[in-house]
Amino acid sequence: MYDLIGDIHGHADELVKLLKVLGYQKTQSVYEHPERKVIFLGDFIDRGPQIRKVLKIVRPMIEEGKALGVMGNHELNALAFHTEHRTRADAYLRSRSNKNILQLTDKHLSDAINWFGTLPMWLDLDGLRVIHACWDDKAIATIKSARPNDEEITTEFLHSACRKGNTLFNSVEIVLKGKEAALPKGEFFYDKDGHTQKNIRTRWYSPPEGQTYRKYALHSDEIAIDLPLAPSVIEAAVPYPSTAKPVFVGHYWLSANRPQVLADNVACVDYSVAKGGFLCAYRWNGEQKLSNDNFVWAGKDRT
Ligand SMILES: [Mn+2]
Repeated sequence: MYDLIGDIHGHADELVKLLKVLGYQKTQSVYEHPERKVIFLGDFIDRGPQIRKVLKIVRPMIEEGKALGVMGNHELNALAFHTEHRTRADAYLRSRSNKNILQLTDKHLSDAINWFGTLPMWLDLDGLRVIHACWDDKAIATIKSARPNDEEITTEFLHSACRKGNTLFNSVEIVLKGKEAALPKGEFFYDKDGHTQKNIRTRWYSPPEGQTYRKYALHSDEIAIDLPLAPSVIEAAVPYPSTAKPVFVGHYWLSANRPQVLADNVACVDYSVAKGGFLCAYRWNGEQKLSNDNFVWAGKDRT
């Protein structure tokens, strides 16, 4: 059975603490459990102070079969950051702006880049699914045809996935960053960082009929817009079926005193360890209906 661990973002101390709480012990060079495996949700890097240390724990666990893991949007960004642009001289697929460079200062990080390219973007296992932000069959099919058998990500793939507007770009955006819907003209809200936003991140697992923007937004607490969803938003939605396998995601920077499932078959294990929250796990024992009682966390209130 599996322990799903959310976005670590360079917080190795919390990771070690959480692994210990979950009963993993360091034998030889890796953390392991006699009966269980970890599944990491991606976003190992950026933001936190111990990126190298995190990779030193996570990578051997995956390479030695003590854990599985999927890619987060930050790992894909790192790949793009290290891939030269074809047509623009001295440019890279992800711009080397100060903002991006600050997130990638670790000088040893480039060693890990090739490894990032080997991570799958999702796992479809017996009884559960794992993906960084959103399970969408169509997006997954598109990525699968561009990257058969989870082969190592190619330069070709990266160029196509970084070209705004094309199908592969849109599909990768969905699985690694979730789905968005535009607010009606003139409406906006301020996100947690104080930025103006004209799109909401949607509850992609929830049927949209009869919902307002506030209710359909994944971060409902930020959005005080009680207008009904536009018909175009309802038509575009393909909600994750409530009867499908449970799916685990990270990515959403949730904040709460106690973690809660998003739906009976959807749970997010990202509780913002890099923003004053805690590193969170879900201890899965084969259940189809997920339970709030199975969250485990380290850090805040549990040190
Ligand atoms: Mn993410």
